[in-house]
Amino acid sequence: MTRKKSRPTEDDGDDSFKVRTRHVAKSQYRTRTLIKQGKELTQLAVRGLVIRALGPDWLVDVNGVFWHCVVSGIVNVPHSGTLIAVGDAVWVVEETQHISSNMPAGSIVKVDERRTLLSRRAAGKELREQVVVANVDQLCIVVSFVEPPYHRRLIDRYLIAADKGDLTPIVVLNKIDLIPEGFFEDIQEDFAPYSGPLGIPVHFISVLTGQGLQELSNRLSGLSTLLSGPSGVGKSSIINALTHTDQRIGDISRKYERGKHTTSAAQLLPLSSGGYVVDSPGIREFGIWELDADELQWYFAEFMPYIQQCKFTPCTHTHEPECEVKKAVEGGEIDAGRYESYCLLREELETSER
Ligand SMILES: Nc1nc2c(ncn2[C@@H]2O[C@H](COP(=O)(O)OP(=O)(O)OP(=O)(O)O)[C@@H](O)[C@H]2O)c(=O)[nH]1
Ligand SMILES: [Mg+2]
Ligand SMILES: [Zn+2]
Repeated sequence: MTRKKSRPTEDDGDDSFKVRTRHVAKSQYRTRTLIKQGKELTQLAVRGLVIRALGPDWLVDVNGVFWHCVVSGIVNVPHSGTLIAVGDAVWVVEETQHISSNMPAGSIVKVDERRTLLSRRAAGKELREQVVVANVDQLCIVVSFVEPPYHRRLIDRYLIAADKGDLTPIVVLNKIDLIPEGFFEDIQEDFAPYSGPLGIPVHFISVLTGQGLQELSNRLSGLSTLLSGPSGVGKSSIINALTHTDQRIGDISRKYERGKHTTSAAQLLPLSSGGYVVDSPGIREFGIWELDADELQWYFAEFMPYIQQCKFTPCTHTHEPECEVKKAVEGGEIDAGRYESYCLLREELETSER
């Protein structure tokens, strides 16, 4: 999928450009997908919720019953990695031939328009999109203090993807039981740029001691939330604690030796307090899907008051003299770590556009 869209011009109003480009970017992948044509088919179809992948097929919850569903007769599909995702609302037609002996079988004939979605660049050399999850309200970005240590650069990437896909972000630092005595305040300070200027909830938790779990549980209650982050940070451990289920949990030492991911596919699980959570496999890196270097600045909300004051338009806020964004970084009004993320990402996006 390629996207053509206008670039900023000097007479663009401040927010009008931002709203317009984001709108164009978003409307691209919000459209409804009709997989199989035919009026009779859609009349026969019942609505369901995609719970997880079953190899190339899908487990779909149809009014509380799990169906094993296939996608057949595909037309007009940009890529199978974007066609159906966990969280999608789909329409299925019952099939007489069973695939699994213990479940009704169906074929998916239609995918409803997505209310929200989290997309990333699929792992591997090929340039293609992967829809991680559809229609969830929140993105819980899970990192841990150590084993593995957190990197704020990754959090900043997730925040952009959440903003693009209309998910409300939450930051979770797990394994705070491993923070040496006297260091907790320093760590809190490192996360202050999120809770402060950006107003993003930050939860400091430990599944081991139970610290902070109740507050996190309250935050997720009644809503749908994807938990995403590197392998080994404790996503499945958190989900087990909150859903009282038994997701597989990895042995951290073994994981480091072999780079093994314990959770292998995204899966939707109901919360006892209402709503649901989606457990997902650990990610090694998070490539943002479809973002222009010039568009990047709009995803750094704390830059907004300064962007229009820069001497040069357009200003990349990297090498130009009399750049108000840079001045704000030097003056401490913009967090230096966030600015560093901006510069690194900008460089990466420019390289890929060349
Ligand atoms: N010390 C400590 N260890 C924890 C905590 N939470 C989880 N762990 C351990 O961290 C390891 C990894 O936990 P998982 O829940 O499997 O991590 P994950 O994020 O689901 O990993 P993937 O499925 O591979 O993405 C396990 O050995 C857990 O016991 C915590 O709060 N403190
Ligand atoms: Mg897991
Ligand atoms: Zn500038």
